Parts: sequence; C-alpha cells; structure tokens
Amino acid sequence: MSDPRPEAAVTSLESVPGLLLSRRSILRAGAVTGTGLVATALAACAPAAAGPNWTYRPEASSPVAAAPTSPSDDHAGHSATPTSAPAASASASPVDHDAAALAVVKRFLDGEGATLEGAGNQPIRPRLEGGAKVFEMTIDAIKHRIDAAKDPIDALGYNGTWPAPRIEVTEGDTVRAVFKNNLAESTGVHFHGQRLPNNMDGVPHITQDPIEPGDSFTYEFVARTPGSHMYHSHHNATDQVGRGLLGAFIVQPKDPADRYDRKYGVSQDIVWISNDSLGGFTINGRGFPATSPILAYVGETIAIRFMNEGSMMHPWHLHGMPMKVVARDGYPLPAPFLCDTLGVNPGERWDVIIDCADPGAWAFHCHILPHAEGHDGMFGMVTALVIQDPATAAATLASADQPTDPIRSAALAGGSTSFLCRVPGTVG
Ligand SMILES: [Cu+2]
Repeated sequence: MSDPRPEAAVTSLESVPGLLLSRRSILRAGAVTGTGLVATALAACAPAAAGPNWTYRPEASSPVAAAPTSPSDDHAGHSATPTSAPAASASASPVDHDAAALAVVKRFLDGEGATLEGAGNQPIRPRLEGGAKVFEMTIDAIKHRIDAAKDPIDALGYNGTWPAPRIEVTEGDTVRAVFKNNLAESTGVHFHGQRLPNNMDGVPHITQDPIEPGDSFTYEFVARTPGSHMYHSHHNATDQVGRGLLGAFIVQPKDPADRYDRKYGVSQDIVWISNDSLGGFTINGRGFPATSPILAYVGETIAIRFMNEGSMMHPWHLHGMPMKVVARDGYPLPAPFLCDTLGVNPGERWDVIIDCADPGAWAFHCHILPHAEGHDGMFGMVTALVIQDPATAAATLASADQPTDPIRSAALAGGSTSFLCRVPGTVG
C-alpha cells in the first residue's frame, strides 16, 4: 500500500528547526521508546510498508459514532478501548488513523500553544506595602481556549487567566492577597497547602462569609510552609475549580541552599497544573496539541512541579529517562526515589528532578490512555520533553530559521511554565 499522506505533511516534520532532529533521528528516538505515544505518532513518518490502513472506529449505532469535528475533540464521549474487531460494516466511513494522528502532531510541532491568547501561570509582581507583599486579584468570567480548533469556552479565571497568575513568595513573607469578585455568583479562595490562621482559610460558612458578587475579601498570612502549593475556589468548587479558578502558589525556602537551583542544579523550574473538568483533560489550561512542550539541552537538569486540581488521579509518564521524586505537597522527601510513572492524586503536589541525558523528542503524558490518545491520535494530557544537543542547538540558533522556530516559541511563549527558582531579592 502506498503512503496515503500528503508529502507536504511528511516533510513539515523535517523542517521544524526547533526539534534539531532529522526525521531519521526522530525515528531512531522513537525506536528507543518502543510503543510510546510520540513514537507511535512520529512513526507515521516512516514509509508505509505492508501495514494495514486503520479503519477501526465505533459502530455506527454507537452514540459516539458521529465524526468528531476535529481529530482532538472527540475524547469527551469516545472510549479509546476498541470494543470490537475493525469494522467490516460499510455503515461507518473508514478513518485514516495515521493521517489524523499525524495532523494533530503537526499542530503541536507547529507551536499551536504559542498562537493562543491568554496564557496562564504567568508570574505576578506584588506591590510592597508596610512590609507586606500585596497581590491585587480579580475573579472573572472569561472566554478560554483549550486549543486552536475548538471554540472558546465559558470559563473562570483569576486576573483573567486559567491557570491563574503564579504567585511566588519567600518563606516568611507576609502575603496580602485582595480578591475582587466580578462574578455573578459568590465564591471563596483557599490557599491550599499553607498553614494559615483559621480565619484566612477561605471556606465559606466555615471560616468566612462567601465573597458576594461585587465584594472583595483580603487574605493575609505569613507564608510559613515552603514548597509547591496552590490557590483555588473553595465554594461551589466542583464547578468553579473545574472551570478554571486555580493557580500555583510557590513558597521558596528562606535558605537559598534549599532552592532547587542550588540544591539540584536545575535551570528550569516548571509548574504543571492538571485539570479534568471543563474542556476535558488539560495541562496548564490547554489540551494537546496546544500544550506547551518542554525544551532542554543535553546535560541540563530541570524541575517539574506536578499539581492536580482535577477530580481524578493522573499517572504522569515520561519516556526515555527517570524522574527523581524529591517532594510531596511541598515537603521534601526523606529519601528521594526514581520512577518513570508518578501518580498524582487530586489536591497533591509532587516535585521531580529530571536529568536530561539523551537527545530526542520524548513523550510525556498521563498514562490513563483515555486521557491521552484515541483512535484519531493524541489529545488532552500529552506534551513532549524535547532534549537537544547543545552544539546542534547553537547552530540552529545562529541560523536564519531561529526567529520562526515554532517549537521553541511554543515552549517559551505558549503558556510557558518554566521559571528560574530564584528567591526574590537575592543575588545568584
Ligand atoms: Cu489522566
């Protein structure tokens, strides 16, 4: 059977300069990763041999048999588990699985995340007032895009984004966060993981009255629990958190020696908040192919802070190399351990350190497969750790292609999640 895919789609993978990988080397990386998701999708670049063209799809009588409007938006109702042999019936039109899977990967490689407005998880600078770090926050109804193909959805956001701005302070700081409720409904804000004065705990009818529409509430406390934490609605929370009222609250240790840059030599500190309600399965408010790739050099060490604001457990699986787990819920582990799949329950935060040893495009995804890949390719909780050889990367950076390097743009701009873990106000 001849390769049914358009040649242009195939060559586009070779022309992505940010990957700094030839098609052959991508495939070699794919061979190393075995049956992994990216390997599977990228293997679509290989000339088709005698393999079958995929025709499986649900029976026409199935409620999910209607064709999705895009390769990536069928996950809400579609079971990824084949329940029958490839359909011999002529009632359902055959779908070219490879073409659909390749198309969605191409959108990722073209940097779809960077094209979307309203990137969340951006740092917010406080105003200093009488020794307190003051954060002015609004609570808003917003339009939010999960990816470029789906219509914007009616969501909620702090300061207009999902995830909310990333609040980063130092252990011992006095935090004063003023929340103005611009919603048509009441709410409350909880700083999850902090040891708080009880009246600052943010649970309506328990520790405070709800923040009514048009009203404000000021949360003030000393940040005394270092590590990876969150802030989110604690009122009508299934709906409000599910629709986007969630964000990262990072408390850097007072002793600079305990920061991840000093302690582990990390050069990127990445926040990764998952959700699984409105908009399906998301990482930092986006679903694949609009998720942000992570870009690193061979020899670089990076940190990832997994945070789960959803209502399901998600086992994060990194191809190609292990993750060293160093903290849970902000508390350093007495004995860090290695793994390649790490289950993160709702409400939990797990911090991992990754030594980026081997070049390649390594799939990084939730391993509950219905959260990550269906018959039309990958969606939802999928991204890639792209590790580049420094010399090759330098050559590319010096080339004329660099300004239009889409994967780099996606990594750095499209909801970029990495930041240097410097304690504000300290040097080095
Ligand atoms: Cu999952």
